[in-house]
Amino acid sequence: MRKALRMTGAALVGAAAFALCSTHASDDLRAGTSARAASMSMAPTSTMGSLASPQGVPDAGPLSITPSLIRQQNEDAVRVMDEQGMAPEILPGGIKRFTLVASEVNWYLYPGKAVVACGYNGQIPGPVIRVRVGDRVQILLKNELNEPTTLHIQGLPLAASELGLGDVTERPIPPGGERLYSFTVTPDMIGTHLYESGTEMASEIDQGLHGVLLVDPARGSLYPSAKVDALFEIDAWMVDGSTTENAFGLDGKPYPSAPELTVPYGSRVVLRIVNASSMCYHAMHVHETTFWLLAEDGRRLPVPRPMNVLAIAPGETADIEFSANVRGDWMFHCHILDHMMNPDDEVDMMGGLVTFIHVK
Ligand SMILES: [Cu+2]
Repeated sequence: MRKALRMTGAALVGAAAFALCSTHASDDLRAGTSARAASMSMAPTSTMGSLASPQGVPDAGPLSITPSLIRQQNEDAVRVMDEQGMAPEILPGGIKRFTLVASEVNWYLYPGKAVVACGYNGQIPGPVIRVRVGDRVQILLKNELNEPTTLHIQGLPLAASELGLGDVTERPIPPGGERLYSFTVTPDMIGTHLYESGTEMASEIDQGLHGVLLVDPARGSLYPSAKVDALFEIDAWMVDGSTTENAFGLDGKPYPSAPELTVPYGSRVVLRIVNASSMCYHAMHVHETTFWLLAEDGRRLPVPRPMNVLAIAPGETADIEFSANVRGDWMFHCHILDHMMNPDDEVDMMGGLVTFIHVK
């Protein structure tokens, strides 16, 4: 049974109006935007010009989503929340190779809404890539999309050749092509990072081409005193023809599909929050506690900072910590209220950037 969202009437009217006015951009507007993008492009062939003309995800047919596919997607979301990294292929010399295949996927968002999106290895977010200081890493990106793409990892001090910015640092990988990205993990990479498409970014990121890279110390874990270390990637979608983000999820799934976290009473809990939304800030709030900001963009703060609402920019990551010292079902949600509903929702329904932390 879905829980009703308590909102003020004014907030609800505003949220509904936002959804309506952001749903249909006129052809004239699209044409004007494309013309501006073409004239402003950074290079004659730059796909960065498409930043001004994002494309949303079309609805998938009713037969495209089966119960077993929904179950598999939900299991993938839990694996992401639990920070289970994908298994690499171990090459001679101990090199860890992670293979990402970018392709279209039929993605179940919430009851009544399935879309044709893009994912890495059939999931959104892509699988967690987890490495340690000292690892020699290869990421092989295979492009099974019908458009060019590249792989960009935010916040790592990589060589320009490995930055993956299409038509800026490299020629994009064409459909059917592949490219190998290589780097060695150094201590200044420890922490939580976002990987995403570096080509046609406004469209490809909001179609689902993003995931999280976790870098651990050479030994042990980054947060050894935490009983629970969990990951929530905020993702965004443009559905129903919208050219702005109008649907939001955690680990690929808007509420009520989002994974929920259960933690032992009294335990110290770290949440790693990653904003893969390409356009929107979010204001993440944990009920029942004050939490402490430990790290931003993979960098530890000299002194943790107490807060109740975390403002997180597009592309930003933040690690927070709290003690689970009140039993019950804690809400974890974005405090921007129209991010707490799905586009098709009745006004009293709760959706989007909401999940629960169960303290038992
Ligand atoms: Cu939000």
